[in-house]
Amino acid sequence: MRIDLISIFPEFFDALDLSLIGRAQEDGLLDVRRHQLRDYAADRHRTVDSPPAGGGAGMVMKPEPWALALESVLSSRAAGTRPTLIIPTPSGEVLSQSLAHEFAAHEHLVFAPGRFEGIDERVAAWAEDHFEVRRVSIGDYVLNGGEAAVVVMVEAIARLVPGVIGNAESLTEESHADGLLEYPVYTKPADWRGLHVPEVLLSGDHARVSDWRRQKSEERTQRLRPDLWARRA
Ligand code: 6GU
Repeated sequence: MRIDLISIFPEFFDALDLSLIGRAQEDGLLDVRRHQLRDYAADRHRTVDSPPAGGGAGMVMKPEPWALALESVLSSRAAGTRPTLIIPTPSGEVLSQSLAHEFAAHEHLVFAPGRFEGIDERVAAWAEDHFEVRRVSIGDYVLNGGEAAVVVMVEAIARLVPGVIGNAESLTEESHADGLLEYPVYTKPADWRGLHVPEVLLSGDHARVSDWRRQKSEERTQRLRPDLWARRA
């Protein structure tokens, strides 16, 4: 999978070189490319923002640097492909495990995180001719910029790309895989500071362990996420 990240803070994405996502890049499963948006600005000061049309607080990202940066990405895409352009914004559709699975099946994702009050709306309209454009949020709260959301989205999506996670079984067991939260987990020692690993987990009875885990998943989901529970029942 190819991933392009365009930002005035490309260093923000250094975190993606760590851990599983970093390993997947070394292994050639992921081709992550970072771009400095200011490299596509026209003036000496590398300006990328300007006051909002109609007035009001803050600044808006100018369209031209974004168009030039996106055109540069397009010029290096695989022949005949139509990349997906993800615009992180609190006013987009909310990322979920099923949306992450959908994006993980795409060959080429491009992320355009804005700063300030956002990107001139015409960029998305123009981009429709070249990309599948999606506006995506990571939840109902506001961040200062889209970069942290991009790190979250890339981590959620990239781990679902075949081969990125060595033990694919962990993907079917984790929270949200089946609309439930994950059950609690324990390790050695069986008695730690007077707190005990549940007896059933030491029984060696796989059917009982599996029933117990299912029950804990359901209890936890009902208690902490009644919205998820209602959607599934
Ligand atoms: Cl994707 N961007 C920003 N700026 N704030 C957010 C968000 C994205 N998702 C939730 N809050």
